[in-house]
Parts: sequence; structure tokens; C-alpha cells
Amino acid sequence: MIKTVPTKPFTDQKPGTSGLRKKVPEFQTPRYLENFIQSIFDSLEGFQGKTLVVGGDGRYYNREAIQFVAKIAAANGFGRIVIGKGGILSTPAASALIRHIGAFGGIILSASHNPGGPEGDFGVKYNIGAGGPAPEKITDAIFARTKTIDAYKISDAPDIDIDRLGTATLEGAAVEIVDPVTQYLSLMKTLFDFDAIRALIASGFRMRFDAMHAVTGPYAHAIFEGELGAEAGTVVNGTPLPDFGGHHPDPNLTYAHDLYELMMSPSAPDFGAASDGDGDRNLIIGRGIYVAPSDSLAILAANATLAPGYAKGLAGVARSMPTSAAVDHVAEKLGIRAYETPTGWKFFGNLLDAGLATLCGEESAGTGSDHIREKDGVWAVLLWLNILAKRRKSVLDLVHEHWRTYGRNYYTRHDFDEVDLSAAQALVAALREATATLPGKTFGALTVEAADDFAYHDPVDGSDSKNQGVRIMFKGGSRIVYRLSGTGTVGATLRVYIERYEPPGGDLGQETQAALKDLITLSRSLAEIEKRTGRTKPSVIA
Ligand code: VG1
Ligand code: CO
Repeated sequence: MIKTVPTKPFTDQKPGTSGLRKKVPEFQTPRYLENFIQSIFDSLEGFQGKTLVVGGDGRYYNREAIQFVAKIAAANGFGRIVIGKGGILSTPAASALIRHIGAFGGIILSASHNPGGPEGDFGVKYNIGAGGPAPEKITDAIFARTKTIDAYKISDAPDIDIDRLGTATLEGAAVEIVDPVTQYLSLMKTLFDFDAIRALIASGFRMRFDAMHAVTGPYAHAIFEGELGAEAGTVVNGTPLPDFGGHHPDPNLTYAHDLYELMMSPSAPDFGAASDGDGDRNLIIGRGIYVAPSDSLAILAANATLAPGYAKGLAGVARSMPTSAAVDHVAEKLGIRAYETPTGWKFFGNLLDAGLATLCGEESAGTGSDHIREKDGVWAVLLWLNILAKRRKSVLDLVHEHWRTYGRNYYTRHDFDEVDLSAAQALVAALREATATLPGKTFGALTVEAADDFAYHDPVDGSDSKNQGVRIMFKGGSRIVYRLSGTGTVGATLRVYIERYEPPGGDLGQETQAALKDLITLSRSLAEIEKRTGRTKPSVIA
């Protein structure tokens, strides 16, 4: 039976950079999840009888939440609900599946790189029929609805068995449990030269993939060890765990430290990679060299035509504003456009749909292409492997060659986690105000050329997004960017992005933090970080 349950709004259900993220206990509060799911459906039109894809990253509360989503979706009139077996679907696999089966949309249960477990984070994202994150127009409507909602509809049927492949019915809707890997794997086979990668691995090339106890485990086992013949044990931490083994499933040098240590050691394999909670991020480390995500995007763009899926060339590239301009140098040489968007994958959707961009990336270890509408961790690893299989060079040589050709964008991000929210907001407000008077000012060897709060005009749908991060740009191409995170769940996270360009022929071999020392020092004083937040050093350096 379908029940209509009266409810009252919660006031804090505003989706952030990528969906709604809160602590697990908040999501477990009666009606909290139900309200949000119903608010999503109340903000959509025309889904009666249509298909909804549902899956998650396996974190704590995933299995319970899947039941709520399916029962609310069936009660609201969806005709078919497609769920990954065990409740598992990586974010990219969900995007691929939505597109492949022509679903109306999808719900992905994930707080991505945030920690999990009973006291950790949970999250809900809605993706549209094109496969990408809902644009701001929809997330704004969802938030508005959460503030007025007075009832939700739900089926009172017993729980669905999500661990067995097959089809059942729920209030007239067909519920299909599908293998989470199958369709994703066949898509990857259309893009990459699996034979060439297999030959590379058979020639003695060794790799390690750290799935961080998160969602990519099953994908990595099937693809790297299964299809491509990498030796057993190549994939580590390959079983998704509800608490990610107590770790933070964020593939950066802080949280994927073991992988980094291995790759810098004498026994390092040729190639190391990791992915995040929901499988959309990637970390790439060659033997003896960490590849910064902004560099990785540029190197992939420069070599993409070596993969069959991109052999015809790239229509254009896109990067989020805080991402370094490394890929812009490649675009210039290729004679294609480089777009600069606000942070968050949702801003790439229109460019990809319109065929304006083929590759996209973010400095936060997200890279992807027009094959789906999300960033894609395993895809990025496969593109790297495809390129290495064709070039037959080490990662280190490839990166150095890239810098010698295009120059090097020294780049770092300093995060100040869990700072006081109002202090962080005041800090950004003060910077925003300072943008009017900063141009022309000199700090040591650095002269401010321009300063603003980044605004984006979408060239496809004409929408405008303001206040996307304060940029301070210096003569010679260096810059400092400040913005507040939209994915955290405690206080505020201040992100400071620092970049300096060294042209080909310049000093390309410096240690990153040393190369950026003056800018880093200035980034602290300009924003009065210590005075306003009490922090003398960042919590994470990426
Ligand atoms: C962060 C990253 C952003 C990314 C977002 C979602 O957002 O900076 O580049 O798109 O996470 O990634 P913010 O607002 O915290 O800076 V994921 O893999 O957590 O969905
Ligand atoms: Co993610």
C-alpha cells in the first residue's frame, strides 16, 4: 500500500557542491531522508512510469537508504527502478547507466571523499537524464521545496532483496537489481585499447590500485586484474566497507599516504593510482613522481588521441576555475577552446552536452570526458594506462617531457578544515571587498594585476553563477584563489589555491612548496588567516 505521511520541514537541507551531505545521525533522524527524497521528486516533472537509477558507494546507511529511496520512488509513480547489486554503483557507473538505459534520472547515495561509518558522513545526489549532477536550477528548487514540504509518499511493502540479480515489483514499479560493473566495463572497452594495455602489463609493467575500501574495489578487480591481466594483489583495499576501514576515502597525499610511500620507495611498481569513496576521483603517482591533478588533466589532453575513444581529437577542454592553467597551454597548442567554470562537476554538463568540450577536470583529482557526465576515477587510470602502453615511457619521463614542452604550472592547495563558519565567511567577505583596491599594489616581487570574485556565464543556457571564489592575479601569471568548501559537514573549510607558471626552459625541477614559498606566505597575510581563524598551518596540503 502507498501511505501518505505528514511531515514538517527541516531547515538545513541545502545541497552543496555535490548533493546534500550531513552526518549519518542527521540522516537517520526520522523523516530527514524521506523529506529530502520527496522534495527531489516534488521538484521534477514528467517522471510517471519512467526509470530511476539508484545506487551508492557502500558507506554506512547505504543499504537502509536504498530501501527508502525505492519505496518513495515507487509510491511517487516511477515505473522502473534500477538498483546496483548490494546497493553499489560508483558515481561514474551510475552516470553511465542512466545514459545507457535512457533513465529519467538517478539518485546516488554518497558523501564521496568524506569519511563514513556511524558517526561519519552520508550524502544524497540527484542526477538528471543526461547522467550528470542536477544543475543549480534544480538543486535550488529542491532546497525551496524542503522548506515547505508537508507530506511524503512511501510504500509499506517489505524490503527489497538488493543482493540478488533479477526483477521484482513494488507498487506496480519494476525493480531491477543489476550488476554494478557490467555496463561500465563495456563502455570502457569502447574507449580504450585494452589489447595494448594487456600487452604493456604482460611485458612486466607493474601497477598498484588503492581502492581505499571504497566503491571502486569491484570495478578495479574486474578491470585491472580480470580484463587486463595485472597480477593478483594489484588492487589493494578492494572490498567496499561501510566505514572505509576507518580511513578518509580521499585519494590525496595525506590520506593515500601508503601508496605514496610505496611509489617513492626502491620497490615501487611503475604506476600507482587510487580513487575516492564514490569512485569519481583519481590519484596518479608514477615511480618517483606524484602527478598533480591539474598536470594530469593537461597530460591526458595532450595525449588523448592515443586512445581509440578520442582518436578524432578533442572538441575543447574545460577546467574548474581553481584548477591550474596547465591544460590551457595544451589547448592553445591544439588550437581548441579551454573553458573555465566554477567548482563542481555540474558546471561541465552543458559544455559536454553541447559538444563544446571533450575532456574536463578539477584540481581536486577529478578528471572525465564526454563518455558520461561525471568525473571518473577508473576511466582516468585507464586513459593513463592506454597512453603509457602507446608511448612506452615512464610516468616520470612523460611528465618531464610535458613540462619541457608546455612549461610547468607549480600548484598547491592548502585546506584549513573545520574552522569557525562565521570567521571563514568574514574572511572571504573582507577579501571580496579588497578586490576593488588590490590591483596595482605590490608585495615584494609580486604586483597585483587584477582581482575579482569569480562569476560564470554559462555559454549554453545563459545562466549566471556568482561569488565562486576570490581570485588575486599577479603580473606574470601567478595567482591566489580563496573559496569556502561546499562539501564539508562541520564548520567551514577554507581552500587556498596557489599557482605560478614557469615557462619551458625555466627552472622546472623545484619542489612545489619551495617554488611557491612567497605566494604561500602572501596568501596567509593577505587573508589574515591566522588572525581570523587561529590557524597557523593548513590541515591538508594537496
Ligand atoms: C570539492 C572539490 C570539487 C569537487 C567536489 C565534489 O568541493 O573542491 O572540485 O567537485 O568536492 O567532489 P568543495 O566545495 O568542497 O571544494 V566529490 O568526489 O567529493 O563528489
Ligand atoms: Co567523489
